Amino acid sequence: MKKGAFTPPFLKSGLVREIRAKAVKRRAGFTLVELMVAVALLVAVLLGLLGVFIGCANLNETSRNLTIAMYGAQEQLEVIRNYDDFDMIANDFFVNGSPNLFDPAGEDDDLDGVLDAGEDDNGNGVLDSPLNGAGAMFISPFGAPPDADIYQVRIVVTWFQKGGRQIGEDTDLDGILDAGEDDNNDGVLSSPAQITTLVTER
Ligand SMILES: [Ca+2]
Ligand SMILES: [Ca+2]
Ligand SMILES: [Ca+2]
Ligand SMILES: [Ca+2]
Repeated sequence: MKKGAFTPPFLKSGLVREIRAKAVKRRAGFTLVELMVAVALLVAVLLGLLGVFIGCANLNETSRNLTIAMYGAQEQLEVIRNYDDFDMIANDFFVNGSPNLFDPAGEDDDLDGVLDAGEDDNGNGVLDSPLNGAGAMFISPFGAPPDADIYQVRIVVTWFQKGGRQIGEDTDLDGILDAGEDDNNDGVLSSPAQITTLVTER
């Protein structure tokens, strides 16, 4: 109200002041509730977005690692495919039994966590293993031994994600199906990254 303006006496009464004070109080109370609701909504939205973000990051990691694992498995398969004389495979690999372990797309060929002679493929002086896991290759003659010219090759890769989540069944990364590892109950080591195929002599 302007200075010097006329104020009707009833506006100065205690009753009016009380009504005004109540109105202000009510308005303030209502605003606080609104603010709390808005903050709660904002928190809910942010939490939702965070969940989506974490989900996307996990999916990204899984698909990147799956690509690495499949690449590593394919590489091992090519090694077998490139044999001119299949009789030599039994000299270089375990056939009909023990798994042939390999570091999927990594340099640690003997899986001992140490950079040994001949392992530093990219020559940077350190052991590069992009996947925290191990691959197992199983080779068995498909034709009648001893002159097998067809081999069945099964390659399974198991690894652990950054958050510790395990992909593939070989929990202890030893290439052997141990008690409690056969999650899908099919009697063999399984993984989303696996190849089973027949290879014939060229
Ligand atoms: Ca090594
Ligand atoms: Ca290296
Ligand atoms: Ca195992
Ligand atoms: Ca299995």
